[in-house]
Amino acid sequence: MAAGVRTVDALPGPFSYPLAGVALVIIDMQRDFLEPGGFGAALGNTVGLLAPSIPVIGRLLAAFRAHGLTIVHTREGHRPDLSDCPPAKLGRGRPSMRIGDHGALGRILIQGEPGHAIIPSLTPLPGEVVIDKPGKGAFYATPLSTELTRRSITHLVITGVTTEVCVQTTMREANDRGYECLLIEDATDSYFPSFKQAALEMVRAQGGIVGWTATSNALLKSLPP
Ligand code: C5J
Repeated sequence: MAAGVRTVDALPGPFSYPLAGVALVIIDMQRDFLEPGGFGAALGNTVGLLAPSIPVIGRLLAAFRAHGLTIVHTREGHRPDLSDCPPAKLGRGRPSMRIGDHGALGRILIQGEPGHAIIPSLTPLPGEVVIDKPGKGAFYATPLSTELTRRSITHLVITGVTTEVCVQTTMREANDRGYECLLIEDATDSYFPSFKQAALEMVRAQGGIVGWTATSNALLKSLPP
């Protein structure tokens, strides 16, 4: 195996990645999804269900920082004038408040508002990539491909919320673009625990049709001491 290649005990089988070509991708760990008064709560969800992944992502973030590896944070949200929010998204569901309405965390899902921010414990550091995305997938209408190519990234370690929406959509987009993707099982959460379980199984079914899954401990064990 080439120097610098690490292997994770994963499903449906071992996941190997080059240290120089791997990025940690943290999807939408924003106050709007994780705290009361934001977008997730407005849609009727119990936001506390997303809490377990927070310290796990914190440990992965610390490890990637310690090794000087590439880190990408994403934020779902829209321009204040909503010009990047399709009417189909604005009207979807029966939220108590809609995107752009004023709530306890400022305007719902709007860039620059308190709710749009990444939660304090996972705040990006200078030099880390932050991608603002109007959709569920992190590649749609964003510079993510360009940023990854510029850094010669070929392998993605994917974390964040929610598993079956923005996480799975991003992983499918990445898979179609040729990235090898590992989803960290305990570093992702859903408002619907059964959807999370189903998404994990979908990813790794059929010989890893979308990619691999592994625990955070398995990933951490694969990093150099
Ligand atoms: C949702 C997301 N669930 N980040 N967004 O609307 O998964």
